Amino acid sequence: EGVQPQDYTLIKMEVVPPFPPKFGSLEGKKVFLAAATLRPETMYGQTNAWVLPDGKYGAFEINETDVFILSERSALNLAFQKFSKIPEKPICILEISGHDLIGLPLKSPLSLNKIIYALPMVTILMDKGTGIVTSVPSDAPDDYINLHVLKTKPAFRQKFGVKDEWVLPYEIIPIINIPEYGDKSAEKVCKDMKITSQNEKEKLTEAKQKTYLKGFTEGTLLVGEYAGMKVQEAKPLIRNMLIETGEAIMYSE
Ligand code: A2H
Repeated sequence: EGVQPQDYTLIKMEVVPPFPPKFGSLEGKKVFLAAATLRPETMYGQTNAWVLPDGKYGAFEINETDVFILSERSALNLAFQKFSKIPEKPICILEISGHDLIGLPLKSPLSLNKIIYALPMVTILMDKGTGIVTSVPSDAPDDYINLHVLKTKPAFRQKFGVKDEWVLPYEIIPIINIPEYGDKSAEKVCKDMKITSQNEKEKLTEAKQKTYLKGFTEGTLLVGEYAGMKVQEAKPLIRNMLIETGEAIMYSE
């Protein structure tokens, strides 16, 4: 936990109906996986969502229509940031394990992939953000390596009941150019550093620092309505656009 408050954008990834039987009680509501990100300008390149298989999640009523699936801790924080049907009180209408989220089809704002799936990531922290992460393998080393492992290791897919069609059709989408790292900075840095597994924590931290800093200071967007603009300039514009259209909300912790 840092001393500084962290300002996230919560991306509303809509669960596409019809819902599986376990989610029957949510039928008729708009249900979202709420993913916390620091990089709203990368949302064009989403390929999937990440959930912790053994994580405990809940479906919380945010207002009359919307239900968010996220950690209890983040639901409590949200309730104090005006996002709960009852002020300052999270209302959980269904307890859900990460296993039950794997394979849910999602529609996510700005994503060039129209339908993406919730997939397992074992290194998700439940005490950060919402416990749900949206995956942008072009620009996030964690996302790149986890998708790479899922794609190349059938046994890993099998272990979590991941179907081939939730993973194999999804290619890395170039969305940001960084002069030093090209159009798929996370892949480039992971390959250069010979990172082959999600367990190489120290190397991944270093890879994240490299791409995160360079992406912000030297990146240029390649896609979307702000193509050609510097990441630094486009980031607040894209964040505001997502918030104005109701596709995202602000969240701090
Ligand atoms: B970022 P910080 Cl393209 N567990 O979003 C693990 N990781 C989590 C998480 C959790 N509970 N909640 C959020 N995150 C990820 C995009 C992205 C991110 C890109 C590049 C870098 C990057 C797409 N994934 O983060 O510890 C989310 O991934 C690099 C730091 O609060 C979120 O932003 O600084 C970031 O980590 C928040 O990490």
